[in-house]
Amino acid sequence: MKPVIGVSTSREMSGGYPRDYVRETYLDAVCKAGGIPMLLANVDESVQLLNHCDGLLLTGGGDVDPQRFGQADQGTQWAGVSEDRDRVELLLVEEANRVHMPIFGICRGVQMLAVAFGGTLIQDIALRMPGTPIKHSQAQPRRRVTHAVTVASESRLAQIVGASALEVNSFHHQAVDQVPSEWRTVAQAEDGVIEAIEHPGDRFLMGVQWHPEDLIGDELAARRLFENFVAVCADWHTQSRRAHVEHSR
Ligand SMILES: [Mn+2]
Repeated sequence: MKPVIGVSTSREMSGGYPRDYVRETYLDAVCKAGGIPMLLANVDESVQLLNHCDGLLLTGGGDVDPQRFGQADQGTQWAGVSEDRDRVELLLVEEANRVHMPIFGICRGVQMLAVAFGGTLIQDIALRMPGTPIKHSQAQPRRRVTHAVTVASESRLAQIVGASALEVNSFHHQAVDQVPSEWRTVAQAEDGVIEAIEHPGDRFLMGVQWHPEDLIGDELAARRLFENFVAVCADWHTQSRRAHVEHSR
């Protein structure tokens, strides 16, 4: 049985009506890595669907409301804040964490992980670091890599990608600011912007600021990230099933 990966969804307006959706590249990346994606709509009831999942993938999307990390809006250009999405994703992380399920965050997902575990975000990179030479909101196509990141040695990320530096794509105007306590910065751009964080424990708890789902066609490191995550979820499935069977005896 393949592991089921719960995939969080974007809530955006389309033709005047809200809709929940996910870009197909996330689904393709999960499938190619050997998992079965299950879309988690932005309703509180989605939390119960985690009972049928073996891992949680937090996808990219609009900004997290700064109130969620205790800050007032600094007058930045927000991209699609959704109160429903913020609330549901925080519930999903809480529940996944309660049962020690592996979690992988991408772009907004790494930011959501930071916020969920008590960290903060840079609300707008252009406002905080107006002189940065790196274009974190690239105009190039999604599958193009446009800036480098250094990868921290002896990190789970370094172990997975097998490299101390990576070329990544970049579609963000926000970034992790204060890393949650116990978490570690494991990738940074040359301007110091945090590009990945992870929890150093046994469990797969990691977020990256770039979009590996758009890079699996060309970048081995991107494929490895998904393959490792899905493999860890498969192990978690086996272990949690065993625990459940033993518990019900
Ligand atoms: Mn970037």
